Amino acid sequence: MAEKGEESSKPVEKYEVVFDEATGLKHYPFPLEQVPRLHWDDPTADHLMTHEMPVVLTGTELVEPALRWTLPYLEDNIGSSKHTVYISKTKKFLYFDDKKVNNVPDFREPMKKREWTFSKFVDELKGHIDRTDEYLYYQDTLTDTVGTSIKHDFVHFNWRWLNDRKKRYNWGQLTTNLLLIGQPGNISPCHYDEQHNYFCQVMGEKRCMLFSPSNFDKLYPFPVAHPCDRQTQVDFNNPDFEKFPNFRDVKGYECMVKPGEVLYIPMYWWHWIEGLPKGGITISITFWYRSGPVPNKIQYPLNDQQKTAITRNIEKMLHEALQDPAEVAPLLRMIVEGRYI
Ligand SMILES: O=C(O)CCC(=O)C(=O)O
Repeated sequence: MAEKGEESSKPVEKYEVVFDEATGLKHYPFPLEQVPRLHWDDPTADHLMTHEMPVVLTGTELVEPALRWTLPYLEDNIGSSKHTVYISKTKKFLYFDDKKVNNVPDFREPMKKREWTFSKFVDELKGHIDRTDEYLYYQDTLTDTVGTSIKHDFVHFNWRWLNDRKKRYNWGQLTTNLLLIGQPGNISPCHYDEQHNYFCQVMGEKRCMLFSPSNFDKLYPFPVAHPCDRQTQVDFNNPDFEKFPNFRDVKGYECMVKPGEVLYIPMYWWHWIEGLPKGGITISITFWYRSGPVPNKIQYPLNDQQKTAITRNIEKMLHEALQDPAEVAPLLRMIVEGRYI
């Protein structure tokens, strides 16, 4: 595996997406190296995590008790509270932040959000199996509203291993565990998160494509104040190279994640995650960790993660100071154009 930001291979010349009939997956023409799949105590896995590079970990037993979860078991034991379910007209579930919707006049929500009991979700799922005009994706945090059996499972996750990892990599606090239950072929399009993630596959398989933070200028995220902040604007199936010319140079990594495996997604790494279109229902659980405390002595030159963080802060500051998202680009242009050449 090449070191961070040094992925090999040539940029894309002719952009052709190939549909694989057997799997139902699309293959994209940009170069993708395999993410290594290693036992968690393999020294190479440790080296990769120390250097904030993705790796598929085997043998962690992190969510072992959840490997027995089925929809009927969850229905019987998850409790009667309401859960977030997204509804999309396509298989793509483009995340947006409710709190930023008013920053963009005429913003059209790319998916609908519903709060349903688990039984209602299971009922709706049955009715959606053969539909091609609407898809469902359950995405809710695991909270203490769950019943005793699921609490018991949760307590028996491999917390000792997790806490050891947190200490070893000097991560901050664990913030959330998200439970994701998706229809076959559901896609979370390419985006980055501001936390480290141990992404655990529980049921079904997922195809994941990852891009290092050095791809920021190739993936053209929406502005920070936009509801789709942190998501790429590029449509991988039909990229607009006039608007997004650097996308030709995008290079990444790819892996399949199977039940019992854990994908480490480092903070600020872009990722596209997709349930196998010809597989069954998928279940995944995420463990998101904040980064550790900033070191007293900053090392220069700054790395690509730090540059992403700075870019976000500058954008946020300008947005707050100017109070109008439409003024941000002209001001940034005024600073740069004809001057920093
Ligand atoms: O599994 C998915 O569909 C998306 C998960 C994801 O984006 C994440 O864990 O950061």
